[in-house]
Amino acid sequence: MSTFPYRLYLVTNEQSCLGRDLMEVVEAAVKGGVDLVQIREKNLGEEAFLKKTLQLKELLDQYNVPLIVNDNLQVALKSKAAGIHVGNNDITPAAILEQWSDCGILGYSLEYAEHLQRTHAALADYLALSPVFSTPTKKDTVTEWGLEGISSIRALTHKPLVAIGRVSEANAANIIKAGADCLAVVSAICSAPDPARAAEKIRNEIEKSL
Ligand code: TZP
Ligand code: MG
Repeated sequence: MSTFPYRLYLVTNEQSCLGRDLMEVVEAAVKGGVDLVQIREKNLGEEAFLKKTLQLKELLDQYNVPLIVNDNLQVALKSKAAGIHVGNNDITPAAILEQWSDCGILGYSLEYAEHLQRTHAALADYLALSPVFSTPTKKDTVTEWGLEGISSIRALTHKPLVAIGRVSEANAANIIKAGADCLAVVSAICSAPDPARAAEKIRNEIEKSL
């Protein structure tokens, strides 16, 4: 199990970047205070996804920011990523660890409180409470955890908790106070006019709420 010191986690979606290049947006976000990045590009084929992942990995290595790959073990291995993130309909954490025993960071999306008891959750390095608030960025979601949901899961596990779903500067402090360790963001950074400034403001909210 790895340690998890991360606080502001950018999850990519190039379509949310208002026509700007993804690399440019990610670099700005990192300069603003993002300390972990997940590449999640659902509209790319395997080859294009690998290419973009390698590009992003090269950029993030310069900043010592780890890159997590969403739901694609081959791309994670080929790119020597820092880890992988999976949900309930993806390759299982056990199957990942069979093929990648030194997987650095394994993230798992928790969609139901009962799943906390499952092996999937036990094997994960962090749990993403997905979504904390319903969001247009991902429509096929089940539980909206809300602040109460975060607190209830916080009381049941010591695993690092990542909150994702409509996280913004406005709700960041309350989400941290409810018990999340890290905030994961797509549009509040990718679609911001100034992604560096947006990341910096969210990061400030986090730091003052810890
Ligand atoms: N998983 C749960 S919600 C979500 C993902 C990938 C999208 C979050 O996007 P946004 O724009 O930060 O609400
Ligand atoms: Mg998935």
